[in-house]
Amino acid sequence: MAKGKKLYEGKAKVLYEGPEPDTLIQYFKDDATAFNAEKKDTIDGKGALNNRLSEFFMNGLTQIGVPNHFIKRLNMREQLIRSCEIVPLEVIVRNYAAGSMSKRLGIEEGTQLPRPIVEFSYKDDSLGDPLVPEEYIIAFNWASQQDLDDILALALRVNDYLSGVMYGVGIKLIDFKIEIGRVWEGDFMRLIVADEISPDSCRLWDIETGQKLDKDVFRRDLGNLTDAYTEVARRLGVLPANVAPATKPTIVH
Ligand code: AIR
Repeated sequence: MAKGKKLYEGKAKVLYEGPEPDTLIQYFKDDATAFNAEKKDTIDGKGALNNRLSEFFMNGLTQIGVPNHFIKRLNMREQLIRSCEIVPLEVIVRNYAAGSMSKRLGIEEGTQLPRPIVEFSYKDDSLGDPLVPEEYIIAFNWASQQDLDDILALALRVNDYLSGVMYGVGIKLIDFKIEIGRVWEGDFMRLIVADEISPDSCRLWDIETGQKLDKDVFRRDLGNLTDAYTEVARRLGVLPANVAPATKPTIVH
């Protein structure tokens, strides 16, 4: 499919004009960054895995009636998506303490939270995506109170879906981040799940061993990231063909 103009390049993905109005092509790069791009690397196969995994999760959400941007996968690295206006928030849902929550509150990673907790960060790399209270969101008009109520409901549905799918393959969903977009249908504005859902945007721990199967493997130098993502894809039955081998040939003396 013919790609149009490059519209936006982020840390892990590129967006191009799509073939029809209101569509975009989302290209998944092999680049990995962490700590607001202080740490960077290229990881063979990551883009193809995230393309497949995001397709799998978005299709699952469509099946249960959670609106999202996914239209269809085009090839190993590209998918056709609905264009939308991104709400400038990172919507984070946590089931167990980890990462920045553990650091901020001194709660041991892996501690189950009393209930799923939804938090919002303001999406701005130059500020390091700071955590913001709902009051800021409304006062600065990043979203209305009605939008926030709808976003909360969407986020919790995504959480129930993802937690269940993961539990079914022996993986605990610790937390995840989603982004929300606005689409207009006539005068009516609708909020949809956008961006991606992949091990780049979730924390996934093996239920039995606690092994990390997400981007923390890269952030914390815990081993081979492609192996971890391949394991998630394998368990879900969505292993892409032709992913670059995780282990490079080694010279044996
Ligand atoms: N996340 C937040 N910004 C970018 C990403 N990918 C995700 C992390 C983690 C969750 O949001 O991957 O799953 C919470 O991150 P943190 O660092 O706030 O604990």
